[in-house]
Amino acid sequence: MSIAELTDAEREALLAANPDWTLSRDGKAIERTFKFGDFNEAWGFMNRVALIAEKHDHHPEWFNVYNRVEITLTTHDADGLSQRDVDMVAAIAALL
Ligand code: HBI
Repeated sequence: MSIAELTDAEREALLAANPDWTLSRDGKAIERTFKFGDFNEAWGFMNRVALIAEKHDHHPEWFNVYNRVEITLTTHDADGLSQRDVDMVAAIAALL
């Protein structure tokens, strides 16, 4: 399934509106690190993100160690960033 990639302007707008996220080296993804009080809080956050990902049919690439969660968002079907990533950034922000 091919999905439209964000335009350069849309990508810039996404980054400007969400300064906690940074663009990956290849420009095809955005990344953010979250720090929580302990593993329990981190895992609870990951569980909520997982449910959102299922609802959006859009899944993060992520890493967790203890209280740290690193999330990378990209759209494999677009080989870059798409509106699905924009929507996930907003949905994740609403969890914090
Ligand atoms: N998640 N990040 C990401 N990117 C995708 O392209 C994607 C996904 N989750 C499910 C999904 N695509 C399916 O729609 C396709 O594999 C059919």
